[in-house]
Amino acid sequence: THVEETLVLVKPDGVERNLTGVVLARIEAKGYVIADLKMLVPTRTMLEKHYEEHQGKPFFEPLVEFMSSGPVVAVRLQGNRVIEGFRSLAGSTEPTLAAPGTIRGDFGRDWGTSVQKNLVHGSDSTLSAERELEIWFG
Ligand code: YYY
Ligand code: MG
Repeated sequence: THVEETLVLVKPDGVERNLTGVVLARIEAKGYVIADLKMLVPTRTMLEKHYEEHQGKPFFEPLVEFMSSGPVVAVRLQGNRVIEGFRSLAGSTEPTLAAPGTIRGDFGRDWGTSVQKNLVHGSDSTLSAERELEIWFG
């Protein structure tokens, strides 16, 4: 086995739509361990760091704006190959294209103009997981 940690966020759209429980239930059903959890409204500074790989892209500003628009739930998640495993639970970035059975596929809405409201975030590599967990949990 290869136990890892990853950062999961229930984004403002997920919290607002009362989907926090659904997301946590799927995480727990998979056998992952919630090692830490908190709700907060992220600051702009945190989000600029969190999404630093996307700085300069056209969706960056609207993304930071949206992510700071309300509370998010941040989770420190542990499990065997959980980084890739949670990305698989979450589904493709665009809810329209995300497979049924995934969080984004089952609960994402086709908002037409943007993919920013895709309910959840999951770190995409060991390096990002370490970096992001530091930002959100210190
Ligand atoms: O890792 P993941 O969240 O699946 O996608 P990223 O390509 O890292 O993009 C981060 C975040 O940015 C995505 O969840 C929605 C938003 N976004 C966007 O608003 N418009 C795009 N064209 C691409 C991504
Ligand atoms: Mg990403």
